[in-house]
Amino acid sequence: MVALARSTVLPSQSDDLSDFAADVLKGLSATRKRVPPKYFYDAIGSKLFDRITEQPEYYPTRCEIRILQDNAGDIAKLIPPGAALVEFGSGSNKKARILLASAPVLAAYVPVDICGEMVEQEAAELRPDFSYLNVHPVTADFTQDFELPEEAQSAPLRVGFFPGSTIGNFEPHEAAAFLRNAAKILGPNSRLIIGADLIKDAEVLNAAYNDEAGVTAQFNLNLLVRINRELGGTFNLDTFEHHAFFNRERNRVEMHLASLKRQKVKVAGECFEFRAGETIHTENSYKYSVESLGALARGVGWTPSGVWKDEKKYFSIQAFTLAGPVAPKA
Ligand code: AVJ
Repeated sequence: MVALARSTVLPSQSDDLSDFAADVLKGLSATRKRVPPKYFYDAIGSKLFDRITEQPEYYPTRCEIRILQDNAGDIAKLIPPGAALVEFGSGSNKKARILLASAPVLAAYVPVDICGEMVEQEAAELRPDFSYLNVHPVTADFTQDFELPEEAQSAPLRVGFFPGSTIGNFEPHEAAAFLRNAAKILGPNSRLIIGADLIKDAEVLNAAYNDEAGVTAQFNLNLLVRINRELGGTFNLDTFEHHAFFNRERNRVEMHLASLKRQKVKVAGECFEFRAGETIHTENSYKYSVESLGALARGVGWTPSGVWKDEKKYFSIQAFTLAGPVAPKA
């Protein structure tokens, strides 16, 4: 519980703030300006993301929930009785609920998230509905090494759950690193269930990130609102525009904030110049095929062991098994 120990010494907010400041100043100083997408999710950004998931054009959340609902029994067969279920980056408990309702008796359910407040609250909301379940939230950055609670470590095996297409925010080499780290944390014979958005027609992808109501644009621009508020930024929101498009060569949707004119902006006392049309690259959302995610996973020791898709084949839930003493069935 490194995060807890540290917060008794330093208020965690000032910690977060200096990370935010350092990442923004570094990103705006680069030749191609960028800010990491994790900074979208302040209180306002998290609410805007929830609203994105309700937009008619934004299919991923609806598709994934539908796949889980339609196949919960099948997917839950990957979870043997007595296993521990470890959820990576559990923002909301909505998807875990569907899986847990079909799962056998578990040693523990361990939601892992960098936001301690969030993960504790989601756990508290889950407990009354799964009274037999040992819910053991962990506050950690799951892209780094972290300790699983004893109940999960002593279980005969561990099943990882990584829904939400969050894997799409990683560069492919980072996704491979995550898969390697998950194998290390979960250990021999473990399984991994991943929600991944699929490569599809550009029109569908472009619409999903350019919703008619403009919620995704607001979500993107809120990053500048946050920089203005928390880092003393001077961004004029009327002079930046939301750009999102599918980059077919790289199989990713890119989001940018484009400066509509040549201008100077100050952040934390530093001055940054923008050319007319110059952008801040704010997000990559990588899209996979069953083959491309399978290849990435195989490369670090996981064997593909199941795929479920929605009717339109927009989204996938893909399962993997880690080799152990007994060879798993294909
Ligand atoms: C939360 C990363 C899955 O990439 O679709 C939604 C974030 N960005 N609209 C995605 C997002 C713009 C979302 N993920």
